[in-house]
Amino acid sequence: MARVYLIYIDIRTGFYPELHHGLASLAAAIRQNGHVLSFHHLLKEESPEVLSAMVLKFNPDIVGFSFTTNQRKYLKKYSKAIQHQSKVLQIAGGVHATIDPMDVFNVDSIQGVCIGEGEQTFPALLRKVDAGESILDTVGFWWRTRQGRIKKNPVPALNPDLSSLPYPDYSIFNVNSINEAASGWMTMMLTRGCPHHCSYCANHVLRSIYPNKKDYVRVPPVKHAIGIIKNNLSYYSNVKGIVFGDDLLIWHKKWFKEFADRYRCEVGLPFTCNARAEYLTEDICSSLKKAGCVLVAIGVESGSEWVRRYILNRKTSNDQIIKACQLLKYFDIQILSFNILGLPGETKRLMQETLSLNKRIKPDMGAAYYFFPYPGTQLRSICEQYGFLDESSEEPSGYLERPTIKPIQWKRKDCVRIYHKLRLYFATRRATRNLGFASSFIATCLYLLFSIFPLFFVSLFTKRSRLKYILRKLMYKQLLPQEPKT
Ligand code: B12
Ligand code: SF4
Repeated sequence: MARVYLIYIDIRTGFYPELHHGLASLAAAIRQNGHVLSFHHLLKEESPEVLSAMVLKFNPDIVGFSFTTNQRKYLKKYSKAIQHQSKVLQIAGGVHATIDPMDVFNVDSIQGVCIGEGEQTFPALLRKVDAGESILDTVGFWWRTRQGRIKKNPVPALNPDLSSLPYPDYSIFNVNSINEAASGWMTMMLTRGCPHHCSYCANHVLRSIYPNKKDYVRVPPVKHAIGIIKNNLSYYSNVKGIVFGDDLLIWHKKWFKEFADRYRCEVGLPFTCNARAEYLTEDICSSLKKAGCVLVAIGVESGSEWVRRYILNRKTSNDQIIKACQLLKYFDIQILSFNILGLPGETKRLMQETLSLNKRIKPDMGAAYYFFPYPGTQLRSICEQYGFLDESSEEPSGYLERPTIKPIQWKRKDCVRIYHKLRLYFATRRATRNLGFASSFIATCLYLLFSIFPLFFVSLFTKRSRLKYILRKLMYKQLLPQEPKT
C-alpha cells in the first residue's frame, strides 16, 4: 500500500487554525483504500529542513501539499527542502492548484497537480504508485514530464452522489485544540459548491473545470448528511454548537426543510450557517429557527447596489438585505454581516455606503475584508485589463491585511480608514449585543466616541504596541475583533 504524507499550509491567514473539510474527506478516501497516511498542519513558518526530515522519516511514496492562493508563497521553500534530501514524488492540490496549476508548476520541485476534487482521482493515483505503474495518464492530474513539458490529463466528471463518499476523517487534525480555540463550536460542511457566479469568488472558476457543470452544486441525501454530522461529533466530546461552513446550506429549499426537521430531532445542537439574503424567506427563517439556528452570516459585501450588481455580479437589492435582516431579527436569529472593501470601481462614497447599509441593518456581528483578486475570477480579469494590479497585489496572506489593488478611484488611506471604521462599528455592536434595547444606543455612542479619535483607534487595531496589549487586556478585550493565534 502507498505511503502518503499530506501537508496543509495554513500560515497567518487571519483565521484561527481551522479544520479543512476537503482534506478530511481526502484522508477518508485514502484510508478507505488501504493506504497509509501521515499529515502535518503547518500553522506557522517552521524550519524547512526540520519539516523535510520529519516528512522523510515517514518514508513516503508521495508528498502532497494543499493551500489556497494566499498561501502559495510558502510552498517553494518546503518543497525545495524535501527535494534537496530526496527524490520522492511531490504533488499539490486544493483550490489554488485547481484554478492556477501552471502557477504551481513554477515551483520546479512539484511534479504533479491534482485538478479538482480528489476523493476518486487520488486513490486511483496511489494504486498506480503502489503497483509501480506509469502515472502519466492518471485522470484529474497534470504532470511535469522528464522533458519538462506539462502533460494535461482530463478532469473526470464530478461524483453527483455525495453519499458514495466515506465520512470525512477529522482525526488527522488536532480537533480538540482547534475546537477549544473556537469555544467548542465545531465547523463542518455537508454540501458542495454554490449555484451563484459572484465575480470575486472561486466558485464560477471551480465549476468551469468539470465536464458535468450541472452537478457542481450538490447536497447529500438528508440521512447521509445527518450521518456525517453524527460521525463528526464523535471526534470531539464537548461540542457546544456547529458552524456549517457550506457556501449556501439553504440553496435547495426542499432539501433544507427536510434536513432541518431531522437535524432538530436527531442532533439538536445550536448552529450557524451562511446565506444570501434572497433565500431568507419567512418559511426558511422559520425552519432555521426551529432547527436551532442561532446566527446567519449574510454576504452584504457592499452597501452600493451598483457595486453589487455591476462589479460583484450579485443582484440582491438593499431592500432584500434589509428585509432578510428584519426577518432574522423577528425569528431571533443573530446576524453576521460580511463585507468587502477596496474593490475595483469603488469610490470613497461607495465604500461609505457599505458602512451606512450596515448601520441600517444593525447586525449583531460583522466582518470587513479587503478585496483580493483570486486567480481565474472575472474580477481578477477586470483588474488585469484595467491595470489595477502590481507585484504587491499578490503578497497578502489573506484578505485581512491591507488593500491589494492599486488605489485608482479611491485613496488608500480612505479605504483603510473606512475598513477600520466598519470593524470598529462591528466590534461595538458585538460588545453590546446582549444589552437588549440599550444595545443600539450604546453602540452608537461608543462608535461616535471612537470615531472622534480615529487615529488612536486605527493604531490600536494595526500596531503591535505595548499600549494595544495593555488596553486589550484591561479594557477593550470585548471590543476588539478576534485576532489569529499564531
Ligand atoms: C470552508 C472554507 C474555509 C474554512 C476552511 C479552510 C479550507 N481551506 O478549507 C475557513 C473558514 C478556515 C476558510 C479560510 C480561508 N478561506 Co476559505 N473557503 C471555504 C469554502 C467555503 C469551502 C472549502 C471546502 O471545504 N470545499 C470542499 C472541498 C471538498 O473542496 P477542497 O477544499 O477544494 O478540497 C478538495 C480538492 O481541492 C482536493 N484537494 C485539496 N487539497 C489537496 C491536496 C492534494 C495533495 C490532493 C491530491 C488533492 C487535494 O481534494 C479535496 C477533496 O475533494 C471555500 C469555497 C469553496 N466552494 O470551495 C472557501 C475558499 C476555499 N476560501 C478561500 C479563502 C480565500 C480563504 C482565506 C484565505 C480567507 C482569508 N483569510 O483571507 C482563508 C484561508 C485559510 C486556508 N489556510 O485555507 C477561497 C480560496 C480562493 C483561492 N483562490 O485560493 C475560497 C475558494 C472562497 C473564495 N473566496 O472564493 N475557508
Ligand atoms: S454566493 Fe457566496 S459562495 Fe456563492 S458564488 Fe457568491 S460569494 Fe461565492
